Amino acid sequence: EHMERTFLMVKPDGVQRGLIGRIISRFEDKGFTLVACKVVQVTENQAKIHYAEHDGKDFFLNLVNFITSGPVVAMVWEGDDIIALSRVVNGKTNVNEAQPGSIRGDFAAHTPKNLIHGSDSPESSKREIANFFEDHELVKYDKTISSWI
Ligand code: YYY
Ligand code: MG
Repeated sequence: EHMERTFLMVKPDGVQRGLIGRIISRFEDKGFTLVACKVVQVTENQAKIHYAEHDGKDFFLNLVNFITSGPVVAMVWEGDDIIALSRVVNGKTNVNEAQPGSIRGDFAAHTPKNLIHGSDSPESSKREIANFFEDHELVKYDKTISSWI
């Protein structure tokens, strides 16, 4: 087992399209554990920290504008190999390549309005979680059934 935490965020398009519940269900269905969740309006500063690796690229300002355009649902989830696996649940960045069965493949029709963000490495998950949550907001608990599945 390789337990990890990742930062997952329903983007403003997912919130406004009423897809919060269905997106969260995908991660519950996969068996992951929700350890923190809140609805927030992302600030410009927070957006720039969140997308720091894209600073300077041609789509950076559009991205910052989009992610700050309305509330998001910021979440921390825990699970075995969750960083890589949750990106499979999310689907490919480009909606033309996102497979049916993935969140983006099933619900997103326009890049970059692709509904969901997921960290791409342990380093980015650490930075992204710290950008949205205090340590005390991350709940630690064990599920009885985790020894059964
Ligand atoms: O991690 P992920 O969201 O799948 O993709 P990234 O390559 O990190 O890009 C972040 C975000 O930026 C992506 O969800 C859409 C947008 N974007 C874009 O508008 N144009 C690109 N050429 C690449 C990414
Ligand atoms: Mg990314």
